[in-house]
Amino acid sequence: MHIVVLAGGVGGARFLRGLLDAAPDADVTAVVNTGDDVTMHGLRICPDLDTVMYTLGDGIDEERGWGQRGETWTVKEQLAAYGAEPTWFGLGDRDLATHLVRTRMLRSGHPLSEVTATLAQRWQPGVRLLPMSDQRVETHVVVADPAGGERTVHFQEWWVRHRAALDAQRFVQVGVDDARPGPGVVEALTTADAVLFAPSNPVVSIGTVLGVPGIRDAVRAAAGRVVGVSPIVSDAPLRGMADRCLPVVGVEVSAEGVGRHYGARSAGGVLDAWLVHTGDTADVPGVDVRSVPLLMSDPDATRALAQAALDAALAGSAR
Ligand code: FO1
Repeated sequence: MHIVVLAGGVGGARFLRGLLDAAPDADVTAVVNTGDDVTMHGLRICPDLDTVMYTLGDGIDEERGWGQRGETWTVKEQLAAYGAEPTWFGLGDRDLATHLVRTRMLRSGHPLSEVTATLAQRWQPGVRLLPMSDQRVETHVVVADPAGGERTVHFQEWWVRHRAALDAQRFVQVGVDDARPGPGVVEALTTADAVLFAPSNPVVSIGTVLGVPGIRDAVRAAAGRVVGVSPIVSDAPLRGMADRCLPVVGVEVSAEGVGRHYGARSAGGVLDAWLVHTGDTADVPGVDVRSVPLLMSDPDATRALAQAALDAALAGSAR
């Protein structure tokens, strides 16, 4: 069975781990958001690709959800000693090796998809790791300027330096108009037996992936059912700051709001089924809504959630 998962960072990585537990014999492809990517200290950093790769490769720092376990911060301290900005972004010594290898390969002309495949040879994530695009698409955030007017900051500055506290007026996907789906993405989506949206940020992760010209249409043309997992439980995000992102695009912070935002594939949207947390209700016209436990609190719960998503995908037409 070929399963394709649209994923962002931490939530996406954990969901994928549960999916591999639930369906060890499945052929899984992860189409990963690259809108969070950023260049710092001359190095290209791909947070969501790295979080998925480290998590599935058993190298992740479980507590942080990003970067490697057993990390040290000597280079970060030395950079700060030079006053080399940004000092607010945590670049660990082990993580730096990933960025050095990636940056060198990119500079010698290898596309991001090839770089990712090379890095994955070391980590053996157990899924095909596909960047959503080989072209640069960066999420930037337009925020109100205290002196009046607006200014734009990179998503990572908004997210990490300011903890999303700056009032975001809108998100801009820099480069998206010139971006194409990465190699293998459209083919994987259209032939998939199931397409799953991990419980990642629906605006800056799943939304960014769907915003790459050609990907949304490929999802709508998927052979199998498209099943989304709500990242919002009881009107609040489980992790991350989806509640800071959804209002920016005018979407209610609820499982129902996000489900309607994605919309039913039969009505021009992308969903066939939508998983909401036990106890939550969601009226999403044209979509098979199912209430299941969504908390990925431990491996068993995460596996059960992934299994529920597969059950919804293989349930044929709506209940
Ligand atoms: N997140 C933080 O909250 N603080 C950090 O200092 C930080 C550093 C960092 C370095 C490499 C990397 O791949 C991810 C990093 N993240 C950090 C996580 C990242 O900002 C977000 O998790 C994703 O961009 C959102 O999915």
